[in-house]
Amino acid sequence: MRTADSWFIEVFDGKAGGLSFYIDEVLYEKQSPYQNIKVVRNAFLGNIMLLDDLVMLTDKDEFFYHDMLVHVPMTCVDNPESVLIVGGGDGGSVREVLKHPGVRRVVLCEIDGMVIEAAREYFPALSSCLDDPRVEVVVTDGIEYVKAHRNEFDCICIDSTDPIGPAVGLFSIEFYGSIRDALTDRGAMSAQTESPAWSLDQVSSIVKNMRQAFGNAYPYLVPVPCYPSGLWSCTLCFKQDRNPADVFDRDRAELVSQRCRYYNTDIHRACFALPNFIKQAL
Ligand code: AG3
Repeated sequence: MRTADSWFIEVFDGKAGGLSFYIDEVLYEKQSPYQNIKVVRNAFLGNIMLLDDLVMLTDKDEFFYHDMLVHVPMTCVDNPESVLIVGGGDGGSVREVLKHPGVRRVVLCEIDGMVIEAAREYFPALSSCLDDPRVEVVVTDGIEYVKAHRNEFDCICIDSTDPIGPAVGLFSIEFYGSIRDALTDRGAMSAQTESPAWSLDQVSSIVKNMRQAFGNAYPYLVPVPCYPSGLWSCTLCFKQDRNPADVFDRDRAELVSQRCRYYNTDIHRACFALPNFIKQAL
């Protein structure tokens, strides 16, 4: 963490710029076998989780990201009952999945138990859903877990860190291939796929890997104010290719969006519209 006084800066890619905010208090700091975990407090943003000094979530803006990572794929699958979240030990994605009435089972597969521990203490609004009887928390490597499961999940959301350190394998063609096999025939996957504004090459190579494994990939946009550049992307893939607009369950989306602060049916339709510089790169 670079601090000048008590400022945190998420330095962008070694370049001379980044995203900064004042740290009012460091609440938690531990080194896990996988990464450095910090929870800091900022009076305006609330509690903030940093993994290896990258912003994972803030109380103030986590809903932009979790709404879009989860509700877009969940409303593009017919009656999703069984759902897997890879990563996302904070519980934010699980909380959103549970808003869908037909869900019977959610598996959270997080490699780092200490992320869950930190979230249980400092992000109760996200992590308390992990006690829901429909939720199964598995602390293990997502790559191994997914390989061992076939035709089992109607929806899989990859709520990972950036493609560095422990998460590199979560962006590979092989991993996307196992995700595809772990999905039921009507199933879909979503993944966080980095910033098209600052890291367009990265976005395009991730999407390319997905297309290789799935034969389809539909990137969509979500603003996340506390991630570098503020403009972020997720990507949707189907086990059997479908047009996202045709399979969209508008009624369920309407119902769920009554409990969302970002997601609604207008946003759902609009998020697949990409600006030219992204279209050209993809
Ligand atoms: N997942 C992390 C998204 C990537 C953020 N990257 C960054 N700040 N450089 C967030 C986990 C929330 N459930």
